[in-house]
Amino acid sequence: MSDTQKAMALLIATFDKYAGKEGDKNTLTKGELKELLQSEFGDMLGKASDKKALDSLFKGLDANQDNSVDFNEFTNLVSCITVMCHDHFCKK
Ligand SMILES: [Ca+2]
Repeated sequence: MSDTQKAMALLIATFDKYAGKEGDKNTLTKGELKELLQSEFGDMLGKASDKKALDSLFKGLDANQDNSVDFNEFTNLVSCITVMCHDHFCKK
């Protein structure tokens, strides 16, 4: 497997790990999203512990407004974070 394939597999495994914690295992609840952000991204996304910021992030990600984040919606978050990292590393 190439590194890119490994990264994609890891992304799917990460989603499954948190989505499986409560309720529908194919979607992330707000609680699961919070846990994922805090455990996997920690300080990088310090705002995840801010309830207001989490609420607006969740609302922004939940494109079809069914009050859960499915894998498609989750990939939007991943691409946002990836762009943030890219900018960060390019500036250094
Ligand atoms: Ca949704």
